[in-house]
Amino acid sequence: MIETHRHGPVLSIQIANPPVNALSEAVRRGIHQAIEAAQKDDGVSAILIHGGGRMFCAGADITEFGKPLAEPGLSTVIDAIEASAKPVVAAIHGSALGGGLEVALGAHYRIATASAKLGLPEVALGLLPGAGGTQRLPRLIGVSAALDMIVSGTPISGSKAQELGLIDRIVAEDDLLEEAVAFAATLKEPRTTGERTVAFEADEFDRFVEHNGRKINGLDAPRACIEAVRAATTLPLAAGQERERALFHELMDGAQSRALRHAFFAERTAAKIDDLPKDVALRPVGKVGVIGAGTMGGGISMNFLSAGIPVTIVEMAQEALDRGTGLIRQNYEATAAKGRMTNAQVEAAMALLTPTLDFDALADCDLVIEAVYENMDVKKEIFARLDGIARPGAILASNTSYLSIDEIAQATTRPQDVLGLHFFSPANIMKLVEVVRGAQTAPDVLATGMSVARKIGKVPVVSGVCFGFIGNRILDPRLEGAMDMLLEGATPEQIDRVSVAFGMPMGPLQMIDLAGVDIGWHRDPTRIESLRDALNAVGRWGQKAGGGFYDYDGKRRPSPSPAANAIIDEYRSRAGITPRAISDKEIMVRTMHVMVNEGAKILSEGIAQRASDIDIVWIYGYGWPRHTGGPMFWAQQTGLSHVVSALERHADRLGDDFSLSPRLVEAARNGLTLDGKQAG
Ligand code: T1G
Repeated sequence: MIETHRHGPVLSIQIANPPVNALSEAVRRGIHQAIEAAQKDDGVSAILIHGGGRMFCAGADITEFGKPLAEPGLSTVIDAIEASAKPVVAAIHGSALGGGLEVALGAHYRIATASAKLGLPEVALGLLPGAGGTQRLPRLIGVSAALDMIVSGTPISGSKAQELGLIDRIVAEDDLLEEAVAFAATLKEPRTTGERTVAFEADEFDRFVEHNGRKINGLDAPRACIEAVRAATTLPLAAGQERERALFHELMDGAQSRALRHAFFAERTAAKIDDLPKDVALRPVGKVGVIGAGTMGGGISMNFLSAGIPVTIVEMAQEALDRGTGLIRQNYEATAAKGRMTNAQVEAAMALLTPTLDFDALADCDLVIEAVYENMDVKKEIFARLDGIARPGAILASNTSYLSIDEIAQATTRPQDVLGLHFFSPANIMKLVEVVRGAQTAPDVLATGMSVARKIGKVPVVSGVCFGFIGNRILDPRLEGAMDMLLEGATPEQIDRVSVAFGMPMGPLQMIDLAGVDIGWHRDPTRIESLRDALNAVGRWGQKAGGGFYDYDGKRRPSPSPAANAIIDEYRSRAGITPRAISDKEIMVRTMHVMVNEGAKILSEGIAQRASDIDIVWIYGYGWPRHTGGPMFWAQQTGLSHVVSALERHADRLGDDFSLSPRLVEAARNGLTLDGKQAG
């Protein structure tokens, strides 16, 4: 787990715990023993700590969390590093994250490569740096820079770290070890960080909280991070570490950290396909074709262009093609205007785009993604045509968000090469891709779909074929419940407020306004058979029309709409419905618990591989608050029997086609998880 070597008077300690050099018990013990031994070895004048493989160290071993701590704890190891009578140098390449960076903070000197990533991402796990990071970092770089790093969890580069005074010297990656040994050999004295005091201005904390309030509101870890850094300004190191440790354990035992750690592993587990060997040979994807240059086709194309993969984008008419490619350029230029891309990168991405009206231009693409509107006949016609043009072995994907991949595949002579790649709008921003596996989708096609999605920076989740796959199928009962309660007497803002208070970015009615009230509308204003028809009939098509369930100002901010509420009232009275008061609790059950029930059905049908995949779909596809772990994890924490009894209590309101998922009922009754395992 660690390897020591002598380079003359310099002892190097290499962390060798692939794949990420996590600070497991064996690694901690190894470092501690090596440091202690070096104190007694007169032949050693200085010590060097570095990482084997692709990084310095990714931090504490998260798989050990929740288990009894095996000594030596990480703080003990780091304190021993700092107390070393012989100077200790940390040589950093790749990532130095969490406890990994804290090890480097315990060292007396730090050198790194320019591209190294130094960060304290514990906040993303609902924790705080628990091994001295909140005490040593502000002593090195000051309060504001330390708060930025610790509360955001965002890593900085080696170069930035040098600017801040965190790194003493930047060296080329190839020379790191040699330079570090040479540097260590020149050192005579240790230089301890813990003895420093923190320079700061009185209002630095208030300014930080004021500037970041919205982002950290309702989250336990950021608040605790700020408290821990504050302790560094008033307490000596040891006392500050005590405060940090107390705050760390509070967080570790809290619901939010449990949920965030669940989400961390769930995202990685989602990449695994249970019935597929890990090493399936992937098909090459060097060139991509996109059919349709609308909002989705353009967004999908950007994902590949930004990853350096050429895209041929096909439209039926020049005007639509020009509009689509113009929107792509516009999006890139907007990103460049915010400083997140250079103009050269914009041009490089655009140079990889080949717009054309010629369908045959798709003949040499390795992957073709159809992104035209949701009509099965149109899609089948396109796939039949594609079947005669695409090269043998090309992967043919549909971006459909509801329709059957099996039916689409049957329009070709190569159903084994067909799958769904369901992107979420805006496709160049949202990270979720549902990789929809048809009955005949070949294993290597599925594995390639997952790999390509990750390559373009997405979070892929495998879904089976059903109406709406995983995400939208669960969304449907949520929207249905919301519409029913509107009819029964609730207002849009009352329904949405329950979701937003829970942590969703928006409520179901705001979501309908965003997507378009007129989606699926028959477009006959005289035919009014639903509330949505009533709104559509007067042009209240949602945000894009300046009003739907809400009114919108120029900045797309929703406000309660007297006009919409009058239409709802009138529709109710015409339908002979007497409005009734509806409690927030009932709104919760009929917009949130119904989602859990649908998720349980999806698991029973094998549409989702595991409950945590459903969590990832909703966290990344719809903004489910990550600090509650996703709908299925949240239900498990809430108590499945509570979910079942709440649904049973409102069964008379859930519509004739509602049924309780047998899997949910059985899991609640027998103390099982929704994956059918014994609940922990
Ligand atoms: N502990 C245990 N396993 C880890 C791990 C960790 N810290 N980080 C990654 N893994 C596993 C991961 O589950 C996957 O396993 C494999 O390694 C490859 O990971 C006291 C308390 C470093 C940027 O939050 O951000 O220190 O699926 O696919 O894409 O203050 O891993 O192969 O079985 O993500 O190249 C703080 C978490 C810990 C960093 C590399 N550290 N890791 O990304 O590989 S808390 C973190 C990452 C802490 C101290 C506190 C990324 C990465 P499997 P991967 P990658």
